[in-house]
Amino acid sequence: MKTRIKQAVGLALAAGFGLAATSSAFAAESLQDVMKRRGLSQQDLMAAAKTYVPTGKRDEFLAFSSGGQSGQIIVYGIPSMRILKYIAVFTPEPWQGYGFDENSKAVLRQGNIDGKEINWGDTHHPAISETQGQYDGQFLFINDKANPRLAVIDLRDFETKQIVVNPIFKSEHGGAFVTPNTEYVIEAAQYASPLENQKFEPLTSFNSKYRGGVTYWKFDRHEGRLVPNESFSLELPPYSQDLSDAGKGPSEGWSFTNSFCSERYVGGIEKGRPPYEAGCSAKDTDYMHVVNWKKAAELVKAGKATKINGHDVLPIEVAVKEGVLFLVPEPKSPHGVDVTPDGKFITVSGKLDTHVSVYSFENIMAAIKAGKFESKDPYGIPVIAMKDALHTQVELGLGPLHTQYDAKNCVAYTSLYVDSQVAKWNYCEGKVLDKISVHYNIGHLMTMEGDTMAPQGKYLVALNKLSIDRFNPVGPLHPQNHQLIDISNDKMQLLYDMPLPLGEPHYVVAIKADKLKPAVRYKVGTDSRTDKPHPGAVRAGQEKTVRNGNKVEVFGTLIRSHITPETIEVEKGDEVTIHLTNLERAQDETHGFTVSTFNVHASVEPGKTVTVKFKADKEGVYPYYCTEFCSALHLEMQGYLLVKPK
Ligand code: CUK
Ligand code: CUA
Repeated sequence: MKTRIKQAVGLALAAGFGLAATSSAFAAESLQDVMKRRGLSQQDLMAAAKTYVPTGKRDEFLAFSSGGQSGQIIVYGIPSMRILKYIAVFTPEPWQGYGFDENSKAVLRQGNIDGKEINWGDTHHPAISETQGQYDGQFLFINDKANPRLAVIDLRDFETKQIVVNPIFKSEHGGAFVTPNTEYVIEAAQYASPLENQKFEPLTSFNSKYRGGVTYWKFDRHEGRLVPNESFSLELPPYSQDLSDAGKGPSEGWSFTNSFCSERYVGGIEKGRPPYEAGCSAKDTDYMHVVNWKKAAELVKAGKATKINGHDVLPIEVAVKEGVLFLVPEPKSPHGVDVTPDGKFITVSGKLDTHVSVYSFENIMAAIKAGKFESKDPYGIPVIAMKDALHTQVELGLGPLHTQYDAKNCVAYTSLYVDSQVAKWNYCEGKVLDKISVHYNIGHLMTMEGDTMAPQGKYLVALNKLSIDRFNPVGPLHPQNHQLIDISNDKMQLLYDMPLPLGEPHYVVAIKADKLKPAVRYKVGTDSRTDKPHPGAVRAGQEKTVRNGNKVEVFGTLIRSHITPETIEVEKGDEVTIHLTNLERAQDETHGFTVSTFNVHASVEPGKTVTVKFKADKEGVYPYYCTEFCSALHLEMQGYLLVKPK
């Protein structure tokens, strides 16, 4: 890999200096010819050499990007920026059969709210499971801001296994963030609302009846599932809670959650009742919530929580009395809260302040130990003075949002939304090191494993909200732009623009590819959504069709190039259930399955068993077939569903 790049760079330099490049790979024309024909500069060739992954070779890192409004996750390689897969999470996705077979429908249905199906999600923050503060490559979590939910994806097969609905929030933004050993997945609320389900409270009761909060979802790593009845929440004031992060190293056991609009402004209600007169951001500061989650979990175990909607919620008064909840002022309208790799500092950027504020965890603890608070908020929560908690503030530019870290000590990168730049800076010494322009209006940014205790450096991805003129025009709705930046040298270098066409990719995480150990096949007869043996699985030769009243159950198999059974006969009105097991053991021999006009589809990877179900409510002849071009006789992999009149 290294030598290849060196060779390519050597060629590029040779061409740039006007020397003829001679290589068998470029027999017909010289590199110089190509540069001339395509209008490429030496800089372009350098960028190409740094990102090009030759055919058959693989990427060093795998990125998991939020798919925004698509409710999915996009997986791509770094540095090639090749898209490898969409993972269906909150939204039906036909290729994977997600939402078109019974097993995946069961996962989607876990996300029903008040008995209603919700077929989309607003995904914001993916998080990879961690062991001792480092990515372990086992699980992936992502939140849905609109319909407050969290999903669990198993990185053995890149499939969504579980969706949980937040029991007390109506929206959330501060998820998913994991504690250093993935004991909990953090999910903080966004817009305050009454915590009791379907309870109406007028906006005039905003201060007294509306609440925010943060939920700590217990994760059972062995089962690979979140455990709702071992999870709990902390009640918080109706300040719009925002992003969160978990402490690590010295700050392990604590978590930090931002807020904005701590003025508690609500539009559209009568004036004359402070604090409503003042709009959001009227004050200079909002609050960072500092929570001792380890102690909060013990208090819940000790029975100090209140049940709301059957869920343990630690009330504000209890949290204050027991010393697990504190506030620290932060520059107004903050966005990211990002703990440094050593766990000693917490970086906060306020969209409306040109500085990043670096808080010292040690200072915060010293103030708490000394009982040194400047005031209490209206809910009785002790407020630590900003000056007592700060380590330093650094002026970076306009609209600082999010921060990630480098492998190099004390080096951080912060996105500047308004300036459309990335700032590289030193958080220990508080000085700016470099800036680079991005295109345009960057939201999150991400370095390789850059939110863990062991960032890898090398590359940074800028997640730009606007692409404007960067790509071929495709109508008024533009793709967003992931820009790859080389951070291995003192000066940052822009390498590549990748359009993201599926939704607004708020955040992305990247892991070293060799930490992932995905399976190539399932144990024969596995329900991939439960990871358990599928009751409808059969071996070759055991295929059968069983009728029970008006219920017809087919136990079938798929193998090149046969669907067994080759015909299914039912009567109009029968309820048809078809279980299919892919008997293949060969890598990548996936078969698909659909029946004409019944809106079912399954992706059946080697070893998997999947069920499709429908009511044969119309008489006729309906071909079924395999939807993956699996072999020379793929088109022959078909059969007939015969629906006879009753
Ligand atoms: S994100 Cu969710 S609003 Cu800055 Cu974390 Cu885009
Ligand atoms: Cu199996 Cu095509």
